[in-house]
Amino acid sequence: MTGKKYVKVEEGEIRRVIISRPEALNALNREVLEELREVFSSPPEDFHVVILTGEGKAFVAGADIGEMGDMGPGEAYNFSREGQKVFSLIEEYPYPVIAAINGYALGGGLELAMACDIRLASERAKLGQPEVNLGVIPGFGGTQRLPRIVGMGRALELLYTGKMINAEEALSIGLVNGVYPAEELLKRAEEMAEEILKKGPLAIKSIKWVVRGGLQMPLEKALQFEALAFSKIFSSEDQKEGMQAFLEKRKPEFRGR
Ligand code: DAK
Repeated sequence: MTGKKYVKVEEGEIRRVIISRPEALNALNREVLEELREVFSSPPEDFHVVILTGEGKAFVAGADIGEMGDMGPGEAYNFSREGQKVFSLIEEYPYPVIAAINGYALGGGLELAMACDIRLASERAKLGQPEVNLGVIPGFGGTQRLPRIVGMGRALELLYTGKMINAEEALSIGLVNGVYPAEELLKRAEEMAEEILKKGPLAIKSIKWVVRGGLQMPLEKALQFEALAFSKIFSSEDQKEGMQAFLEKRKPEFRGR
């Protein structure tokens, strides 16, 4: 485990990233954002799956309200863009990222979870965009990613009311993929990571690229993009190995090339 001040990282096939500022419920101050930027801007070369979680009773309880209180519009704009860029690094990270939401995921915390590929929640998780309670709007992507994940009506309800929902409600609107007892959450996230690690690494990387990139294109362009990525994989050893293994009724041994 390598320890920066607030973000701990355990390298490996499962790269564990733990936000550790429990005294402030892991609120995102500038230092936490900077450390997250460092972690997600330099992915290790070897294929891996990231599990992102928080220490203590929160995933992340939001952007640091103490730091934002005195900001003027210029500073607020820079803070917002800075956070958005860090979260975009997670979306663009070349390997899968699973958020294990162990507790509060509020404001910037939910925005962080929404930049991850998959969200798994503990039964104790509470999620919401409470910015309106503070007289502001989300500034780290919440107005854009939330409607893309749960649809406009449900997103506007959460954004207008600022209410917190529990994990089961989050599951029912598709905001999280699964809900587990608190003590099982990390194990279940690891099981999902292990499942992904058995697949062809080139295929997994390509899927992230095509799904995320394609959603920003008109359908016809996105389908061309898919066909290109699909054809490219046919020049890989993994494709030959995967299909050969099926025909020979054995498990494939993917090498990521
Ligand atoms: N920021 C700073 N400190 C926080 C915090 C936060 N978001 N959330 C909790 N803490 C701190 C508390 O102040 C407290 O510190 P001490 O008093 O012990 O020093 C400590 O964490 C423990 O919190 P509580 O004592 O309040 O714990 P409870 O279990 O009683 O309550 C709670 C848990 C999550 C219900 C409560 O802490 C809470 O309501 N927290 C605030 C949640 C929230 O409103 N989150 C959204 C923040 S706003 C933008 C950029 C970004 C954003 C908006 C605009 N632009 C630049 C335009 C994003 C905004 C947000 O994320």
